[in-house]
Amino acid sequence: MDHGKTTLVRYMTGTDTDRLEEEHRRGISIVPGYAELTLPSGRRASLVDVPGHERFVKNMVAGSTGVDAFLLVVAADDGVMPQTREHLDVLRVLGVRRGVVALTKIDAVDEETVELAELDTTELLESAGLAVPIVPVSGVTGKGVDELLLALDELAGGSAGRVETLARLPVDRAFVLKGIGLVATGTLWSGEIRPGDTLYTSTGLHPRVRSVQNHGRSAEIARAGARTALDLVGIEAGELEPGDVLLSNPVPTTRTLDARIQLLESAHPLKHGIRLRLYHGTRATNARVRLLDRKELAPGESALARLALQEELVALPGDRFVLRSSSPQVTVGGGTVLDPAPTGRRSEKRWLEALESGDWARVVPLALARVPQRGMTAEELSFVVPAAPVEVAAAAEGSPEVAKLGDLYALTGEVEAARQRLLEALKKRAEERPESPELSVAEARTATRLDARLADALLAALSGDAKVLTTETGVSLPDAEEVPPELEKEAGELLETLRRTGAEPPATDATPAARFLLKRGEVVRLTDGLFASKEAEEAILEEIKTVCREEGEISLAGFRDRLHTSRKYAQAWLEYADAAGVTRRVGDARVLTRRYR
Ligand SMILES: Nc1nc2c(ncn2[C@@H]2O[C@H](COP(=O)(O)OP(=O)(O)OP(=O)(O)O)[C@@H](O)[C@H]2O)c(=O)[nH]1
Ligand SMILES: [Mg+2]
Repeated sequence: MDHGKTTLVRYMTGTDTDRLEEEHRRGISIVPGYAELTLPSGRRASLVDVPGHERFVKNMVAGSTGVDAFLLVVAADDGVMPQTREHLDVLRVLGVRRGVVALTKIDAVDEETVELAELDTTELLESAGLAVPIVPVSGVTGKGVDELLLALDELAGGSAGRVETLARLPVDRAFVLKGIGLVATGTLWSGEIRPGDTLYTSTGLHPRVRSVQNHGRSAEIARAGARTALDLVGIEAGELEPGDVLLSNPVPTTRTLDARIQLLESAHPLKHGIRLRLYHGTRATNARVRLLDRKELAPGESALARLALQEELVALPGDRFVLRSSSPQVTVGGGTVLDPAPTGRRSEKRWLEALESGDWARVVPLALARVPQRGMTAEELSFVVPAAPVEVAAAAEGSPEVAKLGDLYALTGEVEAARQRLLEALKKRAEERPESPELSVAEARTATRLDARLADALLAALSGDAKVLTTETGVSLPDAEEVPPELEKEAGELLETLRRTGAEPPATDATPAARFLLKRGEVVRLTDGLFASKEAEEAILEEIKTVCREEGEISLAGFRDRLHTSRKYAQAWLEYADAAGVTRRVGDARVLTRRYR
């Protein structure tokens, strides 16, 4: 606090970021202020000047969201203060590791004091594991500012653009401008926003972007990292407030997060079930913390946790958040979202560990197993996995456990089982109603036991491969309609003969008609060259079971006499019963297998 942030920003940019009357009256910053900085290379950077007072750390956290790098200000006369440490802690839990330190007010103190403050700062940076330059400056005389600008330029050059396609703008201000309408501002987290885009709010509205501004200038596009002001239509004053999120695609909100949380060295041990304040984007809410793998979290350590939130958030995997205690009001740690929409009442460690592994080929099948009947698009997967849709798609397509149907991914095993069920149902319908062997589309979907969306994708894929025939009236097996009439006739005659001759069928070759009846289950094959009707088979097996149950066993001669048949048929049937698992040979006789006893 009071270390010279606002003064330095004013010197470098000409912009006074203390806009509020109260800020001028009290001589302190209260809300984040924004200024544009042109660097020596011509690159433009956005500066967010955050308040330093400990009462406004929550504003500092909101202001720090979405930044690429930090400019930490330490006054040479005071040196490192508790707020210096807390700001650095916040940056650490938000994952902002790149930055520069400005050692200010060097005009007001002697060289020795500057050196002491520099030593102090070096120690702090070392303990935080940060290797960043320290530049002594004065925000009053401008001494050292050129060096500072060069250091910032170097940082800006190393800022990698974020690749996600989803645009997310956590709103930090929303106000009505006369003659313009509702204006929302924020630091764009990811993606791009253009005039004409339709956006989605976390509250289910979808305003349209009339114009985009960056630091007061009209812009054709807002890119990730940019300070962004949007003029919105289709939304009323009061329907959008700081803390809300504007999105390029609808994302479900959540009240439960599974996360890896980190406790600061300076914090007290954290107990299971504790209530903390959670800061995510520009939103703050109460959160109850349930530790998943221990009862208590020691300072400096991390753990898996489930956070139950009081208010809804738009959170995605990989998002960072800050945790603060309410009394005393101090930052205690933070975390990374692993699963923003946990399904079960209890979290699965295996799933969370896979998410942390960064091995998407391992995560994608587990993600699909959570919705086995639904399948997911690459975009839906990217809401579950902290990776862009293209990366997720590549991982999915490389995995043998994952099948692709249209633009849906699903588990290979589930798709295969659904395919079998569908083909079975189609076969059954063709047998039961050869005159109309079709299932309606609704019946076909039901038969797959998949969600309609995935079922339709499966039907489309099977039609494409000519495995099924889809017409306006329904779905059928291609060959169910294509039985040639001669075959139908021949098969009908053969079946009649076999039914008439019962246990003593005439020798029959494996003709197409015989194979057709076999496939339909109307006949069975006794031995090579001998087919019998299904009815005869059922009767004979019953007879064999009865004899065995009455007499304990059955012999070839005994069975032949009982059937009044020849030795040839008696032998064929007994061997068939052996093969069917009904009987088993014991010496010269046969007994029932255990299953039929
Ligand atoms: N001599 C001298 N005074 C400075 C310098 N920078 C800031 N000051 C003075 O220090 C006081 C606080 O400066 P600010 O720029 O408001 O400090 P801040 O870090 O923005 O303060 P908060 O936003 O409230 O945390 C003001 O009176 C400034 O004039 C400097 O480099 N040299
Ligand atoms: Mg200030």
